[in-house]
Amino acid sequence: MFEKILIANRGEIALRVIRACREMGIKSVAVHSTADSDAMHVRMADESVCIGPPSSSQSYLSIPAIISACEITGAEAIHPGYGFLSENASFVQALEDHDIAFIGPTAEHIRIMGDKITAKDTMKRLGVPCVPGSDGGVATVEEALTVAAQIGYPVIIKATAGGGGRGMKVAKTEADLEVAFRTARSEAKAAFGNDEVYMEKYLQRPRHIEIQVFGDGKGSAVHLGERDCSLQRRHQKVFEEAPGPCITPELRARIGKTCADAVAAINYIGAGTIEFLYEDGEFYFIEMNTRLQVEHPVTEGIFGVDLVREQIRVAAGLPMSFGQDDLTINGHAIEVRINAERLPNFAPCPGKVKVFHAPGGLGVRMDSALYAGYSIPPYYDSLIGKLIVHGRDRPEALARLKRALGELIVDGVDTTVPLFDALLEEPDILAGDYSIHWLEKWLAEAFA
Ligand code: MV4
Repeated sequence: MFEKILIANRGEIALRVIRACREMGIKSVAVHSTADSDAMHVRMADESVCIGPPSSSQSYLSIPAIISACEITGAEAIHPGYGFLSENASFVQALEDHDIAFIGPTAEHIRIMGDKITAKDTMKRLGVPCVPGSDGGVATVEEALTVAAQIGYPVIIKATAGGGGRGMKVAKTEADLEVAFRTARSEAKAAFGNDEVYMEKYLQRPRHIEIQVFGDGKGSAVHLGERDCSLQRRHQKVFEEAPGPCITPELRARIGKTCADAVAAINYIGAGTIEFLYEDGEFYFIEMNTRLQVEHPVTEGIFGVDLVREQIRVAAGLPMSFGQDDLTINGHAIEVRINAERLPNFAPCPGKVKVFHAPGGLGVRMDSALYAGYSIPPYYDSLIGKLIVHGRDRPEALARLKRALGELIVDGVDTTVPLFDALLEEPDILAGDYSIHWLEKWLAEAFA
């Protein structure tokens, strides 16, 4: 096992990894920018290294600075958290050259899944159901028209270098296609330096269902069910739950096995998420994320496992501590993302936190790096905490969420808490009846 791990991240996810390290008897090294000298992850780690100025590109994204911090402190492995360098294949390659272990998948798997056409080709070959669409890239308007005629309108054009909602254009009819195609290509070129695009049938009212997978890198893998992350605003998730309100045990077992078999077949190592659109009882693969996700605690809640511990184990060459038959679902979990943002426009609201009180009690987990007196810097994303509740069933989890939100105090900055207070009064939310468009529609009508 590693003796010392460096965490190439900040905020609540850095604390999450430090906590796993401490329970495993592993020393932790925090890295931080000059803006984060007073941050909680620096205080909680065993050691810390300042790696650069506030700008992420010169600190949390600086590969040389992070490798130097590793060499100075003698850390043998790096956990990337999410965001920043977590899905950067060149970073993983550089670590290999320096004999530093990466707690995550191989550079090759990151590269395959980072290119959305290659990812879809790979998943299709592995027997994962995909959205009907072009076979690979679409290079000309004529080709786009031919594909669209085959799959039928509406269609969506996506950038192969995109993902997470960046670089997409919908064409409702043949009349829209040429403009949509040319716009998608030029936007892809400008945003990613790669104008390759592909096409899919546009699904009109799906849910976002993602399957958590975990591989040992040696041909074995398990699934840990699904999360329903349909409630999003501008492609940012705000509310996630597991199990999915519309997923039956039979559906879960079938799509879960398909996903576990697929990642086992490629010797995938560590945590991964296979994202689907789900509509009318069918799953359609869209993307795979090769990292630990923000919303992983809802899965941990219902399965009673520590995913970060497992990531560290397999990265050190140890077997996973559970097999598929050990994994059974217990109850229901919901996460809400607390952002320092001012409603109704979700404008970032950095500043000094005067009072902070985290909720507690049975079935309540608050992952946050806040403390009273802390100044939230303006340089990074606005997530200041995740409130995760667990109950014996969905109604109990919802009641517990409402109760816990009532206990939370964050004084000094605006937060997204009022959004969740309002959502918990909505019949559709209480019934679990929502699609990927529900939140934006509701915000436009009811909340603004
Ligand atoms: C789609 C789609 C409808 N049909 N693909 C957006 C993020 C990226 N991961 C994929 N996205 C979508 N792909 C087809 N064929 C609708 C979306 C989409 C979406 C997906 C998940 C969660 C929220 C969303 C909001 C708008 C659009």
